[in-house]
Amino acid sequence: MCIFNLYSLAFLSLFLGQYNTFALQDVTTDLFGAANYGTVAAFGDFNSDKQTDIFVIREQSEVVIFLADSKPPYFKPKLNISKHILPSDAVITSVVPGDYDGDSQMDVLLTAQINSKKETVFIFWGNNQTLDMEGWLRLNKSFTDQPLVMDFNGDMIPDIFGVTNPHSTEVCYLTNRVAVWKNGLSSTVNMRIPHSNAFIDLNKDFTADLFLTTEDSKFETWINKDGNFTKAEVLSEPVAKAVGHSSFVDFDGDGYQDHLLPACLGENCEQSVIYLAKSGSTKWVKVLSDFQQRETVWSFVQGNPSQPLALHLGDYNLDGFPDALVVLRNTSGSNRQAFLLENVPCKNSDCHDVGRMFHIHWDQSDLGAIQNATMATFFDIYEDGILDMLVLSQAEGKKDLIIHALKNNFEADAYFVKVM
Ligand SMILES: *[C@@H]1O[C@H](CO)[C@@H](O)[C@H](O)[C@H]1NC(C)=O
Ligand SMILES: *[C@@H]1O[C@H](CO)[C@@H](O)[C@H](O)[C@H]1NC(C)=O
Ligand SMILES: *[C@@H]1O[C@H](CO)[C@@H](O)[C@H](O)[C@H]1NC(C)=O
Ligand SMILES: *[C@@H]1O[C@H](CO)[C@@H](O)[C@H](O)[C@H]1NC(C)=O
Ligand SMILES: *[C@@H]1O[C@H](CO)[C@@H](O)[C@H](O)[C@H]1NC(C)=O
Ligand SMILES: *[C@@H]1O[C@H](CO)[C@@H](O)[C@H](O)[C@H]1NC(C)=O
Ligand SMILES: [Ca+2]
Ligand SMILES: [Ca+2]
Ligand SMILES: [Ca+2]
Repeated sequence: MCIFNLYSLAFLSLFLGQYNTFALQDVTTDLFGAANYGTVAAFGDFNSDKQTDIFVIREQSEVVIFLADSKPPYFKPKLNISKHILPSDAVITSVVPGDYDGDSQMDVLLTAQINSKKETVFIFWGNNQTLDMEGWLRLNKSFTDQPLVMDFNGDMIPDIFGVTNPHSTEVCYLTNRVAVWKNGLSSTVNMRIPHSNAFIDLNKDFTADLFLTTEDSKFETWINKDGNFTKAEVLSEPVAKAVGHSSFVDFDGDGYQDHLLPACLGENCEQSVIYLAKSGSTKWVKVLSDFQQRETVWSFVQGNPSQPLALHLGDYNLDGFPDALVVLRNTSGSNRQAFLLENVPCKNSDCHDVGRMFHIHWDQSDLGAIQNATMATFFDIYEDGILDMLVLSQAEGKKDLIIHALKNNFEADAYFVKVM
């Protein structure tokens, strides 16, 4: 079987030229039935059955939790935080599931804007596989931007970190369901809005550190020593008109996290690029700059608050190198489409220092069939270790986005070619 698979993969490569294309299968109805609308906001095992559940925002004002089930539709809308619970003018901007009080039951944190750009935080407590709709908490300080959920003090319980007023970062602990605020960092950091802050291990000591994006186009690394954060490296942004959301991933397989940054070079993002800075390096390397498909130039979608300029990473073909999903727009038309970027060996002088680059799968017809895409992300639908995709798209006259689920038939394809 193994040998057959190897053969057929080699055959498939021969057959289709330099890059494999893999057929996707639309499994939206199997997954969601007719309930496939809303914004997919988060994933997490809400009811502790070891299966990942999906958190969806509807009409910007309520959250529906789709619990995984063994019968189709495999995700059923079972729990609601309905719009009658929150203040009537609340616009929900994010959902972050996590156990915030440390009682081993997953809780749901929401951020919302209430007649202002400030983010107000609400927490609903998990209780016996459901949510307690009575005893929820609203934090009495709001944040200037989305807070970062992270374990600040290292007790394995997530805390809430962010900028509460222009010159102070604070962290809020919720152990025992009582909000306790503490100063976050020893000196002032003027964060960029929207920020791209992250909590990841940057120096390989198995403790997560802080990565911060600042107003003056810099990236700061704050190293964590027992919950005490000290500013270390500062990296400048590459030359660009606008930069997107930073991601950290081991792009070239050397065991260190690389910094990936999508960016726009032209005023209206006519020219897009994905930069990479290796761990500890201040040099930006282009791992993708050719966005031309025959006569069409595609580009990142810029300046749309509901559609952040971000890469969604995952190893789609199980070769050990992370691939990406992005949404691009046709610069001479109006369509936006999701594209798969495969991580392949470097073939030009730009990426020489990294040894790898992204190759865009232009002719992925199943992704091409979804018009006006706004977001695409990897998700292991059947929990079989092979990453599938969820794509969101906008339809004329609809309040909510449409959710599309695409199964990655990576293994089945190899088998099919063998049989042929
Ligand atoms: C959740 O809300 C939807 C409508 O938005 C409704 O159809 C469904 O019955 C509600 N489910 C629960 C568990 O309240
Ligand atoms: C939890 O919920 C189940 C059914 O939903 C019920 O049978 C059980 O008694 C509840 N347990 C507690 C501790 O409330
Ligand atoms: C928030 O609540 C805490 C405790 O209840 C209180 O000490 C603090 O003064 C409040 N802060 C604001 C800004 O209202
Ligand atoms: C954090 O580090 C600073 C500067 O090194 C030191 O003064 C302070 O005592 C440390 N705090 C803790 C809680 O370790
Ligand atoms: C991009 O849009 C232009 C104008 O609508 C259209 O002619 C062209 O075919 C589009 N390109 C692709 C690849 O769809
Ligand atoms: C995509 O968006 C355009 C412009 O907003 C609209 O005319 C078109 O109907 C949309 N396509 C689909 C499939 O909804
Ligand atoms: Ca909890
Ligand atoms: Ca903690
Ligand atoms: Ca890969």
